[in-house]
Amino acid sequence: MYRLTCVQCGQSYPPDEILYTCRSCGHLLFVEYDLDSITVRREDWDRRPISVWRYRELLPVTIPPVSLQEGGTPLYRLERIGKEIGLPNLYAKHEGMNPTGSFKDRGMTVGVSMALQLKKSTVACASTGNTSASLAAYAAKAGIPAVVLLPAGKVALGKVAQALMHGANVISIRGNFDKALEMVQELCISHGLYLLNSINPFRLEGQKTIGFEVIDQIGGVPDRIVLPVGNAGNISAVHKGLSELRTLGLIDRLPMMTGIQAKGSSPVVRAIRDGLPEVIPEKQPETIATAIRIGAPVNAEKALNAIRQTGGTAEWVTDEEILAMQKALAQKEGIGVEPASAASVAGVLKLTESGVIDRSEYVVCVVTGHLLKDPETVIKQCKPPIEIDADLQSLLSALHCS
Ligand code: AN7
Repeated sequence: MYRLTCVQCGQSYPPDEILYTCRSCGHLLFVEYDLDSITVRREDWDRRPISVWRYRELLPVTIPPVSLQEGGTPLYRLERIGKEIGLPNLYAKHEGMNPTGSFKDRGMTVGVSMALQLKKSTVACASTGNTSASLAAYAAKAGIPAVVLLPAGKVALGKVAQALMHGANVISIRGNFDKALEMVQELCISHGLYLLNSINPFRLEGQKTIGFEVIDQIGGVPDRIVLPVGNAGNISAVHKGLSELRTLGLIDRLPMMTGIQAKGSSPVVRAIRDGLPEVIPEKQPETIATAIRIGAPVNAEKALNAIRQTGGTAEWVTDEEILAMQKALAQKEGIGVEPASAASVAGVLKLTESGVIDRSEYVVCVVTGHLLKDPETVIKQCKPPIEIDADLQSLLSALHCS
């Protein structure tokens, strides 16, 4: 059993109420389980394939889920990059290996299932790209229509292609993501569409399984989990899930939750650094990592708690640092990620150099989206292929062979 509870005033609501924020104080809601009455048996989890639905006792869905087989993503040891940074235990969980190429699929399998469970017939979101791609695919699987609002000209090509091909009603607005989110929230409240941005507490339930999988894959608790931060939903979700595992006695401590933002769009970093009670939104967020080009993170309240309660931190990295790490992951580890995803590992480099991360730490970075999401940024960074006449002599000279 579960209810929706306000993070601020503690007011609770029944699980079938369609509500995105607390009716009495306006703050965020979370899904609160009656953990005393839930039986989670390790043996049951261990017997099921590693995926979001392995952990179904701690998820709110009671109907057969709308699933495209999400989760169960690989956890790689970053051997070369770890050696260069001086972190022998550096790992990356590649969320780009999900069905639509990002971690959003974990949230959408739960979120779209909840839409059906709550008898909602149309779903909607605003998105910097990945959320729209994922929602479009899961709505298609569920057989219901989806409306997605994108900031015009600021969404990577692969993501727009996915949203269109999966049949969503795709609207580009002349404004940034923060404005699009404001608009879609109004639309959903006035016209009864089901909102599936990360302000929807059910979506974060799916995303918390990233943390569960990390625990299962390494057989224990890492010292630190590092995530790129945009709307700050994912870092909040992972923290929430691991807190539940601790309450259930399945783990005995929490990792230091660490959030990385792009320099041009880093309100969470400034709030942590300056000890502010809440974030001050940025009006003109800017970064090449368009996925995290977000100035007013809706889940900031949850994220600041997650970071502070675990002794974690937040740091920014420049676009140059992001692109250099994207290339390093691709060329030294064989791991292809989009720019926002590389921010987590770039942040680890910076925090290790500055002495915040100790070299003995066991660090897991979440790399959130696939390289192919943003081919244009990739092509701009690489030399084009050499084009030659179709004969062996031209090939040999192109390869500088005699
Ligand atoms: C690759 O798709 O906000 O901090 O609308 O696509 O949970 O917001 C994407 C976010 C990190 C940040 N990495 O996660 C959207 C959207 C990638 C992302 C984030 C996003 P949150």
